Amino acid sequence: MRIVVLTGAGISAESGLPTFRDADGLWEGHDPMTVATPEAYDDDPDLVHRFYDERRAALGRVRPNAAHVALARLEEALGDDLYLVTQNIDDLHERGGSRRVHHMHGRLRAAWCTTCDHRASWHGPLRDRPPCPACERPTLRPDVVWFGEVPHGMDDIERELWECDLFVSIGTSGLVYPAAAFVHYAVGNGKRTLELNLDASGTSGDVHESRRGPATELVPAWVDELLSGAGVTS
Ligand code: BV8
Repeated sequence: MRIVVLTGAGISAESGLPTFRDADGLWEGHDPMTVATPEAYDDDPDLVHRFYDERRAALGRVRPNAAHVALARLEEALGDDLYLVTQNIDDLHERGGSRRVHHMHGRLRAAWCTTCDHRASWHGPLRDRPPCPACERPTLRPDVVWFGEVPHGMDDIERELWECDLFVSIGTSGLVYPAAAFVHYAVGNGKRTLELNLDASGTSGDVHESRRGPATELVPAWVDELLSGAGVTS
């Protein structure tokens, strides 16, 4: 069985990373259009760097949770039959043991040089404009996909959605496109769809089955069910 799993901020919530739309969500502190667009970066690069430097620093204070670990267990069992795509820019899937993680919105612990296009792993701040490791110009930006920018790997994602048997969305509000359209693509092509989420989402009405609860409970239980052969194949 080929499975595509899409995760959002909700899978990292119980690790202590704030989601975007909950009461203490990050967007609460900032209007996305002032910190997560190329225009915002042009207007106030220091504000944007501070926003991402703080989030990058927070990664050092959190750990993956049982949901991340369960998906790594699923990858162990399914190998290439699992395609994990995340909207998250944290590295908790990797630290939870997943080896093939497709970050469609980029990665917080990575920097991208706007002069020479070099991409580098990056754990420290960028607001002091460190030199690019390749061209030494002080032109490194967060290697994340902002609103108005093109997500990574869309052709691969569409191919995987076309070839999968089951599409599962975990911890996402289904409000940001094109990720929010993946379930419509899956349903439109006759795929089985499942949502594991704390609350109803923008796509709850589109899936075959929607389970409510925290990811640290729902995801391990679903992986156990799937690996015991009683998975969502009804
Ligand atoms: C693009 C990286 C063209 C940076 C992010 C008008 C209508 C429709 C679309 C648009 C429009 N105007 C503009 C657009 C397009 C726009 C868009 O969708 N805007 C929205 C606001 C309407 N999209 C874009 O610009 C994208 N690019 O469209 O390019 C294109 C398209 C296709 C092909 C070629 C070209 C780029 C969007 C990427 C933006 N970057 N992140 C950063 O992180 O700082 S988006 C960012 O916000 C996240 O990555 C994520 O995608 C999104 C947040 O969503 P969620 O992850 O779902 O988090 P949220 O807080 O919303 O929800 C959490 C959920 O978890 C909740 O449901 C909650 O109940 C649940 N939960 C909470 N706790 C738990 C839990 N579940 C389980 N357990 C728990 N414990």
